[in-house]
Amino acid sequence: MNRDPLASGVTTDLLDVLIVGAGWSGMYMLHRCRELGLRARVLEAAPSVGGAWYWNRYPGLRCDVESYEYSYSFDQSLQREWVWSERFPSQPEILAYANHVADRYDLRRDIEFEARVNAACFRDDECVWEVTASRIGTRRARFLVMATGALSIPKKTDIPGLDDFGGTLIHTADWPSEPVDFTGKRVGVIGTGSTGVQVIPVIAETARQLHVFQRTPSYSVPAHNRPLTEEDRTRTLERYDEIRHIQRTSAIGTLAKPVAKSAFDLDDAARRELYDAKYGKGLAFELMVAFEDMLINEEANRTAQEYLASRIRERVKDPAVADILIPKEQFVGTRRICLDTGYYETYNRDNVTLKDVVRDPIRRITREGVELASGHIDLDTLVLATGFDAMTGALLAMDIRGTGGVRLRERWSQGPRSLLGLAIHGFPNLFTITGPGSPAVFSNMFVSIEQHVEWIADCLAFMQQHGHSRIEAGEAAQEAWVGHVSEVANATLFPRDKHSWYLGANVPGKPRVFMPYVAGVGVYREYCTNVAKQGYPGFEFA
Ligand code: NA7
Repeated sequence: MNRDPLASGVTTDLLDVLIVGAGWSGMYMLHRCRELGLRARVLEAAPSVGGAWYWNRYPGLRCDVESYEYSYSFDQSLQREWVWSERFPSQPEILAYANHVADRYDLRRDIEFEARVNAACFRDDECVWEVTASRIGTRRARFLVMATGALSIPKKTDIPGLDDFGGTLIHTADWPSEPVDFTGKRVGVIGTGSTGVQVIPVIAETARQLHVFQRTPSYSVPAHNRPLTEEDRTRTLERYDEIRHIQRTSAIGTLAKPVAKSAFDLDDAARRELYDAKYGKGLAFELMVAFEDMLINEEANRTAQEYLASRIRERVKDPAVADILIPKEQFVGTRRICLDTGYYETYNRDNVTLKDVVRDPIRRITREGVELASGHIDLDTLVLATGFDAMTGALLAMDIRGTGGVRLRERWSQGPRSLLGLAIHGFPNLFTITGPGSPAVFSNMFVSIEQHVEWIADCLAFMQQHGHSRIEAGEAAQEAWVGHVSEVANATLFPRDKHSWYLGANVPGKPRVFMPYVAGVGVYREYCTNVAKQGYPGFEFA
């Protein structure tokens, strides 16, 4: 055969591994496959690498994990040569890093860009995945790795009249590549999750008038971002191995760890002092897991809620506006705490108004703007920061069919079921990176991604060594894992946040199933490592 698989149209060329997505997961997976001597290729919808960091280009976007922690650790020379300029990296710098990695490991020659995968079908008789993508047609591979990201499909906005809007409509996850000029414009932003919290202060600087439409407020901590000095860099490099070790064995893949078992091990003054220290240094994750019982005990959590509410009151001049911005009956940490730069202070500006759309609902979007129950607001530009169809959205956007033609959409109609968030019964030779049932979104994604890629690569090597050509998650093991994931979650406050996207609650009609594994990335890693060491119990080989 030997047609060039980069040529458009159907090819019968059989790859060893086909990877969907050229974000952090897909790029590293490709690199590991090459090291194993496997013929691998990546299909990517975007014209370049970077995944979420390619599409989300809105002004103000920064990572909430510190730059030296939010990077690959697999290659000492890579992590030593890349110089981060700021404590919390901006989107352009992160994208530059993604491009650097692609060039450094010469990854692009095996990535087909502008190829959005629509369907993937497992051919039982041949034990081959047949994958179709826009522009390029069909590709065939023995293994399929979904490196499609946990937050890559924007949620369909369910507000009537959106198509009627006559001004400029922008979703933050599909931001134009040219800079957007808000000068002199009347702008509306819907959504106050971490994206809204980041983009709102930037738009407010130039817009004539900014109207923020808030349904659910977020907890936010000032980032205290700053340029990194040579001394910072030297200090990090000196202890990089230790930093990486702590990340891998930690709860959420960062250096954050509890200082005490319970919030009540400290008296009120000492607790406040601790919260002040974390808040004053932009250590949102450290605040979130300050005590072992923070995400388990409602009373412990309330101490943080009250603390953060008091900080909002300090930062917002108008007490009525502050009151709208304070989350009600919402736990601290069951959604990622946001990191902001001047978010609350933005509401002290004369050109910014906050609308509580719970009390004053959006009736519809009109040609001219937004119609609230209380009246109409004229807008030139409407920005949607309304979030994602998280964790399952990207997988279910494709028509994936496993053994006997069974559809993943059918299998997951009552919610996702997966073994370790890595493999799905009925879908042999398919792996998911940071899939539902893994810590994924409840962690520093880099730590979780590297662990998954390495686990999959080790599994492929194991199969090579043992002459296996087929692997499938066993049904009983999968069901046991799904049960364990929900048992762990049920022992925490997470599932009690009924509106969270961790539960799928932000997407109308999506089954309410708590998706991430929240026992901690260290615990999870150990579990996965033991499965591999013991010869993959729970998985079936042929
Ligand atoms: P999020 O965290 O899902 O936030 C989306 C926001 O948009 C949230 O405030 C939603 O309120 C709001 N929203 C969604 N739909 C509507 C409608 N129809 N009307 C009013 N408000 C609405 O997404 P982000 O992009 O901010 O952050 C996602 C993750 O990216 C973040 O956790 C980081 O890890 C990176 P709701 O909560 O649904 O009431």
